[in-house]
Amino acid sequence: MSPDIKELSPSNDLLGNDTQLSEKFAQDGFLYFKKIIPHTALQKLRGDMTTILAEEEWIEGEDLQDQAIVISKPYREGDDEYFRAHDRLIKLESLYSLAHEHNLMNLIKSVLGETAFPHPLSIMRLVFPNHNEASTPPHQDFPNNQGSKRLTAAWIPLSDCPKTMGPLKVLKGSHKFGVMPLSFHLGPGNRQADLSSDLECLDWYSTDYELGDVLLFNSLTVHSAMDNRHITSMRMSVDFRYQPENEPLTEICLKPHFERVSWDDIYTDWKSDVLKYYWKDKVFNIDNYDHIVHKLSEEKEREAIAMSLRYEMSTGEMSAETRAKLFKAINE
Ligand SMILES: O=C(O)CCC(=O)C(=O)O
Ligand SMILES: [Fe+2]
Repeated sequence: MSPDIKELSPSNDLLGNDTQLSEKFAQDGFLYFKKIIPHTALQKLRGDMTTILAEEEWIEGEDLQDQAIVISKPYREGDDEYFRAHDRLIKLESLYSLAHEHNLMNLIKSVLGETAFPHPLSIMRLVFPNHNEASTPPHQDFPNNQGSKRLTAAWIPLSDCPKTMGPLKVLKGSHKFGVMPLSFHLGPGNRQADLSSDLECLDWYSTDYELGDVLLFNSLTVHSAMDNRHITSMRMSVDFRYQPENEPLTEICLKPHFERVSWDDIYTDWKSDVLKYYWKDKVFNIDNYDHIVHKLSEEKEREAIAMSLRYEMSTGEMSAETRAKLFKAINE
């Protein structure tokens, strides 16, 4: 695996030719498209998110709000402060309506077929600048989501996102190597894939994304984020997952991200009823979630504790939970 990043080339020229799109997707494990989603839908969501983030004092407000200039210390998924803001963000109607946006759905249906639909689970990423310990590590989505092997993620930046701002990169052809073993990582999902030496011949691809661009990738495709080296601003993006009907999915894909609020809570202030519980009309089987796929070995569990501890000490804080885990690990 060369450390050099190759340039993603857009597949817009294949739009209208569903067979060629599907073949390229099957070959590479991803498809990249430029200028698919209208800016209005993206800017609406970004505006709603930055309003909450400014109120929560993560970022500058007023004239600077849209730049998402960070004024707080960096938070990561799992921190109380992270969840305080996220519990508000996860209710935004503009998040879920973006997953159903017309041009995006047309694209997804070209690739996955007419019955393709988004999972209700819709994820936003709030990546602090120069918080590289928490950059998303190389991983496959399959262990998290399981279900259909045709499960496809759409990664969508909510601003122009040059390589210096830590966008996603993908490892071309990696979806052909099966489900990989896992280790702990401090980044989102707390898991990274252990990449075997068989993958050394593969290349990473990324680009300077622009607002409106979409990256699609299969749930077995290895992907990770580059570091956000912007001097001041958060990288904000969303990722949605799609699959055709008549394929299995797991319960987790039907729940709100982090499962801290209910759909009824999420829907309280929505203006439209159209997208509420839309998946109830869809045809799919529910697969049991296999916890073993996501579980760490005991040795890796111990490494995880050590890494969490080092991180929390470097931030000058230690949660009661980490302290309790550490105490247990030391005294075992
Ligand atoms: O945006 C990120 O940093 C992670 C995104 C990701 O892993 C995904 O879309 O599956
Ligand atoms: Fe992922």
